[in-house]
Amino acid sequence: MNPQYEPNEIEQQVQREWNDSRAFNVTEDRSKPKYYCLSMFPYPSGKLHMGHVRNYTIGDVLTRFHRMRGYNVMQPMGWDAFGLPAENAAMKNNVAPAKWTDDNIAYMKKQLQSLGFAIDWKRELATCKPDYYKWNQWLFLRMLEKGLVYKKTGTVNWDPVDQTVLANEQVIDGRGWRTGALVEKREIPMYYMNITAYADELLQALDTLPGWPERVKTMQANWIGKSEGCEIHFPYNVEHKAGDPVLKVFTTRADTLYGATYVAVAPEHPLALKAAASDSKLVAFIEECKRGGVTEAELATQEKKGMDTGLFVHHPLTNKPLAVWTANYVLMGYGEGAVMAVPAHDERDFEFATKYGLPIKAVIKPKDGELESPLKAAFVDYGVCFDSEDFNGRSSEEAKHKMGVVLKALQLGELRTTYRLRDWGISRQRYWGCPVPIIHCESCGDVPVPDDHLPVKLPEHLVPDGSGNPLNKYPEFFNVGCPKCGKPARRETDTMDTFVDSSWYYLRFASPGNGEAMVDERVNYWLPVDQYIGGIEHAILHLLYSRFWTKVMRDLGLIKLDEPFANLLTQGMVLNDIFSRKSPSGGIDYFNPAEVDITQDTQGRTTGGTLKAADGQPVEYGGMGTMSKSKMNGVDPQAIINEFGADTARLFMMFTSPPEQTLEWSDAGVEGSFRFLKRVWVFVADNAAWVKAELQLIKDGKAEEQFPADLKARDASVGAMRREIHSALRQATFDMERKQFNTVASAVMKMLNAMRDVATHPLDNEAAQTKAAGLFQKGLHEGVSIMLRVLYPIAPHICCAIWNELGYAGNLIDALWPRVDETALVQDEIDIVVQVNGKLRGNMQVAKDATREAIESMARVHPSIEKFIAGQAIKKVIVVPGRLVNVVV
Ligand code: ANZ
Ligand code: ZN
Repeated sequence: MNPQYEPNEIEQQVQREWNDSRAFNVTEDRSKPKYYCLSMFPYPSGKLHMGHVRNYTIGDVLTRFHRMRGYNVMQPMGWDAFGLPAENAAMKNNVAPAKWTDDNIAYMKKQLQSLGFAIDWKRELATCKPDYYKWNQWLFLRMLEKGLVYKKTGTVNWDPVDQTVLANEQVIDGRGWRTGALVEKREIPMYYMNITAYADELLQALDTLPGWPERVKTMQANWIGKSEGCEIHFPYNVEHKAGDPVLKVFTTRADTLYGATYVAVAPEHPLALKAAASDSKLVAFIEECKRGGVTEAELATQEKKGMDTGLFVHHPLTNKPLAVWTANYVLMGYGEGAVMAVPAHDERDFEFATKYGLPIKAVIKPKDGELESPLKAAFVDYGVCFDSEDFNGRSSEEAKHKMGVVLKALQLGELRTTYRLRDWGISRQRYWGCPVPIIHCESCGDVPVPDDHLPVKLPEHLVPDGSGNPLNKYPEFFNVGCPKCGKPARRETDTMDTFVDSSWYYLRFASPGNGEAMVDERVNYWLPVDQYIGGIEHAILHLLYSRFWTKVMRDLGLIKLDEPFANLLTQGMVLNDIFSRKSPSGGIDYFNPAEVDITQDTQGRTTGGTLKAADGQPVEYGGMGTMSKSKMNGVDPQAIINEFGADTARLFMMFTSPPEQTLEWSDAGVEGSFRFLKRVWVFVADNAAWVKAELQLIKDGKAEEQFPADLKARDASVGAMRREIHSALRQATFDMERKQFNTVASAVMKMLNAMRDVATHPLDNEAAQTKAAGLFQKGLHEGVSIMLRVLYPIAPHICCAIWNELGYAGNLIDALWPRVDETALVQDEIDIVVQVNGKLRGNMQVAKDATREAIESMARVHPSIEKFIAGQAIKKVIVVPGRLVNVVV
């Protein structure tokens, strides 16, 4: 065995063996339980970053561990390959997005392979390939048939100079990223998926996911935002008859109806538009609102502005006229796009009414007190109704319900549940995505592309120039005959949101190579994913869309599955030091920690530093933060792999923090991991002869099967070593099951130390040496094999190399997880507590199986007791076997 640890050499060799034997390819083996381990697939941005390495190492450790536990394990990998960065890179470098993407995939695949992940590569997929996205289109058409996809106008960011739609991230401070022009909101036709039809199931089914972090479930529940309230109709006419026009609002506080002093509609609401027809100021106001933000966060924080429309509606119970205002804080997309405003009990309405001098009427007071008068702020709590006719004296809860009943009888409203969740707009006016399979014909309307014309292939050679979707300038793509009437028609040039691609890739992994169907029976074997691992940034959208997509496919009869991911692990971020300095221009320049000579205080805390090269001047320390390009504090995993090998990178990642917590980068930590692996290697190299000798005995059928029952009597040091190893194993097994990989790594360190202790103790005399040597050899043979198997999921290359080198039976990747030998754990002596009159006075070592009598007689003469009874007569001795002895005087 090479006395030197040379990771690059052994890693390449081991990986070659895995590749040649297709070691991680799997099929549906029904004789074993299955385990589907999935890490969120990467966007092929160019090269792996530390976040990827951490994510995929966690997945790989679980994959290998479960295989050792007898599972049929699948770990696939693919590429989330459509999206905007490819278009931006294309513009910058003048290469087609397809080429850029393919090159990146090739490079990153090599990187993944160099990290030694146990991936079944024959399942690899890239979402930008027609054999994958064909099925996006196919399912889109099935959903269209079911009414789960529909067309409606939606609001987009419009760059008036480039004449193009911008993605949200291309709008910077309200201006187009390329042109700097003020961005407008525009209404254009788009396709939507009816996720709201599943809102209730998506919410309820969160309770069926005990393997998900509570935090993620709460985020999803909030996003779905179920809200139980009441729809209330405000008639236009004083003399209202059933069927006459009404303004509908949605409220969660029907108990405050008597406090409504005006109503407010969204600027896009038909009533506002109607009033604007004869009011140019209103037109201007509506235009101004259009220029504001489109995200909900922006709407919530912007200054509240509004305008009187001059119209009136009538209070449904008192019949009093209420002015109709239009206001920028009312969202068109929520509830009815209109609110009844109750300034006394709603903060936004209070702010608005105060600003515009609108009446404020209180109708709810605290259950046990009075309201301040005048109100200085809205009283938003539940309470008791007053000034509310028949409802006076009722609690808010009661009144809310009764209001629904009363209004329903009058046909002026009813109790209703709404959701914050919106339908999913999937149209993107972008090139690098999956084409929407629709053809627009002047005579036939929107015609679905027939199934046998799928996939609608995206031309791959176009290079966007920043002025919008190049498909719009490419007649070869959009000029087509109408599938129905044959006349010239225009193909839809919008592509699908890339979240569509990632909504079902985990299903396709279970049906690789099927050209005839989206998925097949194999899905029912592999799904659900037993362990899904990824970043918390996907807690809402990706996971919600995937759950929705699964339910749609279930309802279309394509799969038998309610939820795609049984267990979810969200790994923590990788952090590194941040160093910066104010730049002469007033901005901030960041510096990579590798360029900084770091200064520390006496406690070893980083305080600052100076630039190594360049100007040698000081830089400021900004604490630790997520590795990112913008802070210049990333570390390239490739550099670590090149210098120390993949096993070191993997061990460092697993050893430094539990997977869900943040991980603080440290060069010293990386070096420490490398040194540990080197110690393992060198120790085994030094002691290889012992292990080989024992393996030879086994081969010759001359080895004892078991350790002798009196091992400890015959060789106490080997007995102690076995106890250390097996108790570390027990710990490691427990921690592996609960995914605390950091302590698994510590357990391996304990094992190595236990073996080193014994190996370096000289055996005293020759006779003992021969006798004990056999036991030592046997102990080492066992200990090394346990250590290698426990370390293997984390650092597989070094373990496989040593395993083969020593000649252990079989292939380590197929070995079983070691079992704890309970007899090795048995302790001969145990500590029990010694008390005098119930007070703790010391400890005493007794034989593990000592009788009550033996313990009592030992206690009577124990030095720590003698001192405390000071000659007094002992009245009684109480023994609790295995725990304590209490001497009463
Ligand atoms: C009257 C009222 C009185 C309200 C009161 C609150 C307090 P959640 O809980 O999020 O569902 N609302 C309804 N539609 C809206 C829209 N399109 N844009 C902005 N706000 C809207 O919120 C429901 C409440 O949000 C509703 O209850 C309504 O204001 C407002 F003392 O109605 B409330
Ligand atoms: Zn037609």
